[in-house]
Amino acid sequence: MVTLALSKGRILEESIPLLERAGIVPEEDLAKTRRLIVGTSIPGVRLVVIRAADVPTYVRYGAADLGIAGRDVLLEDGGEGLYELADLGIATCRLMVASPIDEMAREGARSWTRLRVATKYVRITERYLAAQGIQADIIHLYGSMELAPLVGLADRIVDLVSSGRTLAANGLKPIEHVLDVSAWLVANRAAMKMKYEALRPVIACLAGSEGNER
Ligand code: PRT
Ligand code: MG
Repeated sequence: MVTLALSKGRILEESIPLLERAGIVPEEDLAKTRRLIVGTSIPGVRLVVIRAADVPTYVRYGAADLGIAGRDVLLEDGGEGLYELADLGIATCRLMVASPIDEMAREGARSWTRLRVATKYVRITERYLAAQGIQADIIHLYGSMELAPLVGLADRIVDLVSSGRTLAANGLKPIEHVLDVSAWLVANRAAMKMKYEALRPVIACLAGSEGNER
């Protein structure tokens, strides 16, 4: 049995056509079903649909042999025990530092001395700021980072941007590019040794010949 872990949400939307092109057709409509384990048209290949941030954990522990996860999630996780097999080129966006468009207007309300950066990506942000020699307090949030500067929680945010509309709608602008993000195919290291014959066709189907195997 080969288990492939998929991220719910936007990666799933873009993974379904990729799977179907690869000839791996889910037995149920993944967008509608409430089942978390779904068989496919390929005997012995099943899908598990989980939260994006949980994909590295399932694959690391071998609960899934393969997974599809954003580069943002993989870097934040650290990727221990995983092979990053191929950039699938889907669910692309950029991780950006953003600040209020009208930063000066807000400056009077600021009572803290160090720069405050709100993000879900604490590890990536720590590394990014350290590389720039910037001292900052990182405030860990689980979502809606765009709100933080508006209510005086932080000076800046580090968040994913695709069209830029969410930033603009909240009076924010992107100021620095941290990382280009897309979804990657990852594998459990032990499974790549023990189950390689079973995994190989699935990997080949998904990554194609143009996949950047590493
Ligand atoms: O729902 P859950 O809390 O489990 O996770 P999640 O909300 O992070 O999942 P989801 O479905 O949003 O998928 C997250 C994954 O999709 C990320 O890890 C990325 O790899 C990928 N991805 C690609 C994105 C975006 N593009 C994206 N634009 N994830 C989130 N966004 C958000 C962004 O955070 C911001 O709120 O979309 C908004 C910006 O979009 P624009 O178009 O207004 O700029
Ligand atoms: Mg979500």
